[in-house]
Amino acid sequence: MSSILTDEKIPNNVNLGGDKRLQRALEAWQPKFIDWWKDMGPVGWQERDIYLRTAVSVESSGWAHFDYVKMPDYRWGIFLEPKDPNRVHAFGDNMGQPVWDEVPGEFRNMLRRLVVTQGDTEPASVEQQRNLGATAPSLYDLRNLFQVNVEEGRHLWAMVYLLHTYFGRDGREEAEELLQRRSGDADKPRILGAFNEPTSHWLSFFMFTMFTDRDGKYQLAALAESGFDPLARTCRFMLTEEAHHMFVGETGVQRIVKRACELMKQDPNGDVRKLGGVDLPTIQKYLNLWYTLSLDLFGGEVSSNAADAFAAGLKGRYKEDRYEEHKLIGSHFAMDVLEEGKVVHKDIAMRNALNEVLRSEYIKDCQRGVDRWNKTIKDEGLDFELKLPSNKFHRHIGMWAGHFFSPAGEMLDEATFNAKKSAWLPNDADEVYIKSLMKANYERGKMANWIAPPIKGINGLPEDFEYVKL
Ligand code: BYC
Repeated sequence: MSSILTDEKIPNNVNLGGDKRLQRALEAWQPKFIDWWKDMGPVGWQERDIYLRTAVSVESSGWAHFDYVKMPDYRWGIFLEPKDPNRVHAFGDNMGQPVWDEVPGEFRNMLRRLVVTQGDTEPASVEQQRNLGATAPSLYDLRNLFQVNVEEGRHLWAMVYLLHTYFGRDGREEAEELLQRRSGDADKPRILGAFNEPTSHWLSFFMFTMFTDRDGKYQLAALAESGFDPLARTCRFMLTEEAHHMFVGETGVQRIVKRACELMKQDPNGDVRKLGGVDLPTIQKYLNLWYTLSLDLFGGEVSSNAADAFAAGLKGRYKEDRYEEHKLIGSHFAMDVLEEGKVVHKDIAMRNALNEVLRSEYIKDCQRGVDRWNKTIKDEGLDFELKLPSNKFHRHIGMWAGHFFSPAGEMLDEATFNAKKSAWLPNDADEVYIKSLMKANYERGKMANWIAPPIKGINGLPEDFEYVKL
């Protein structure tokens, strides 16, 4: 019997057509993936034509091919950045040695854990977003949601390719389990915290794609440095897609901010909610929530896992080549730590501080996005500033977890924190209000009242293009 998985069906640059073993493995997995997609992917819309981008090759002409496609027919491809035969370990204990094309036995577990953790986030986010198609503010946004969803599906394929190709039987088992865990399920939750949080409306969706997908950018960039070459090459290609997801988040929030400002000016008392918008203080609360959930995704501030992964050459820093020193023996990172209940600024051995180093880069990147939102507010002539809260506020992983801090970073007792909590984080009434705004708006070129239109359409097309065929 000839394979159902042809190069035509699964665009790839891993010689799938000529690799019988991989074909057999994926043939067993692919129908389960489609079942999962139909069960846990976007609710409704599966039989509609959506104007989507598909990667059909890694060349710049091929990675962004646009056309109408029904989501279950999306060609989830497998792409690795082309191999550089001269590539060597750029950091860690093996620096200067040729990179690995196979999994080194002594690091097999560590590597599998990284690949599985990365892979787990991809279906998780699709599950979190599955009901949003019922309440999209416009066809443009609806299409962007589905673009993000199918690409997360492709990122899952990318990790499953690595598991099947390099990890033998336990890789196959892990690939199955990626389709069995469920976001938010008490018995079989997704691995990382933020991926079990509900993303039940579009304000959370935009915050998620702004902040949580940005964690994806930094984690993928750190794995793109990996001395396990297939992982590095896979992550490099994934990063090209991740950029659009963050664009969706950053511009989505920016459009809500802009609309809030317009409505503030329309109402004599500046009451945005009275006119059906999302007021800036509420936007700040959702920012506080999703930013801090995403800070948790970098792991503990002081981490021997991070040190081991760096030493082994499996996970580097963001853009490793910007740094001068790549072994990090004897160097230190100055950071806040908790000692005997007090915050002290201290030098920590660099390798152990690498989660915090990556988190610091992420924070700077988030700040650039928030600055652009604040520019929108200023351009609208209003005096309000959105702020990133302290990295100690509302943390559940790492050394600040179990302690209480204000958004300004002041240490508090639990009672004071709880008394203030509903002013800092979305409360039930905020959730009810935001959900009350979420009504589908599927008229071509029209926008829900609570969000401004985008500056331009997708792929140079006008904003009123039929991005989803009804
Ligand atoms: N939630 O030494 P520690 C993306 C666990 S997003 C729950 O502090 P480590 C995307 C940890 O597993 C990017 N558990 O941290 C975005 C460990 O457990 P074990 C995803 C957590 O290991 C949007 C223990 O705590 N990619 O792509 O240095 C849409 C102690 O760990 C959490 C990756 O994450 C948490 N937040 O770093 C779609 C890259 N944090 O082993 C997609 C791969 C820590 O003791 N993952 N723990 O049982 C990694 O590099 C690391 O696993 C982490 C944690 C950075 C996540």
